[in-house]
Amino acid sequence: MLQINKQLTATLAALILIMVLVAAGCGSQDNNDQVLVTKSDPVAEENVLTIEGSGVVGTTRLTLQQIQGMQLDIIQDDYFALNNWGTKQYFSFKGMSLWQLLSKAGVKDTAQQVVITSEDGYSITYTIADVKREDYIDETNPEKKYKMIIAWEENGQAYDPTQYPFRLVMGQKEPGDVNKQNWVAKVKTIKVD
Ligand SMILES: Nc1nc2c(c(=O)[nH]1)N[C@H]1C(S)=C(S)[C@@H](COP(=O)(O)O)O[C@H]1N2
Ligand SMILES: [Mo]
Repeated sequence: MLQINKQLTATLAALILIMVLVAAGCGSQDNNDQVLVTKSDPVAEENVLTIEGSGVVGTTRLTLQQIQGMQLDIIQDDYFALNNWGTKQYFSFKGMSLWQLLSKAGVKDTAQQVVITSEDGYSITYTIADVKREDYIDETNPEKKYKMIIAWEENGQAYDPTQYPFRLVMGQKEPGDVNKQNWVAKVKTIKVD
């Protein structure tokens, strides 16, 4: 009888301990979910944007959190898109100027081209002049002027932080320019040479 009581007491104590631990775990998740996930999740850690090549002073690896902490001007706009089916559509993006980001990373005067490559290998090459341009157009609206940006939010939805949460976006170079194909999703590396 005494033996059973001891076992029962031990079991109860273990149960209470588990409940306390679970409760504590929930509490800390509420407090600072974002920070905890970033620090402990090795998958998220790998989802950094790399800026490299002979055209920059050194290789820079940035998480979305670090980019958002860089005090770059936030750009939010409805970007006009023409795709290869002839479909015209607007998408709302939030992000920052690619040229401003490269300037902060330390781009050299000798830099000529910028290759933007995604996690799936999709890649687009631009000249430095293309990246600096602040007058990409919307063929249906002569008033509109766009910069080339790296967006982290599309139509009010932030990209999945574990899936390279960066997208290259710009307007059209000229009327008829099928610009949507240049919107490289899941940007992984920006190589400046
Ligand atoms: N990483 C990556 N980005 C990409 C592509 C791709 O295959 N991989 N396709 C491009 C093309 S051809 C188009 S039309 C658009 C499609 O964008 P959506 O998937 O948001 O509709 O993404 C562009 N960006
Ligand atoms: Mo496309």
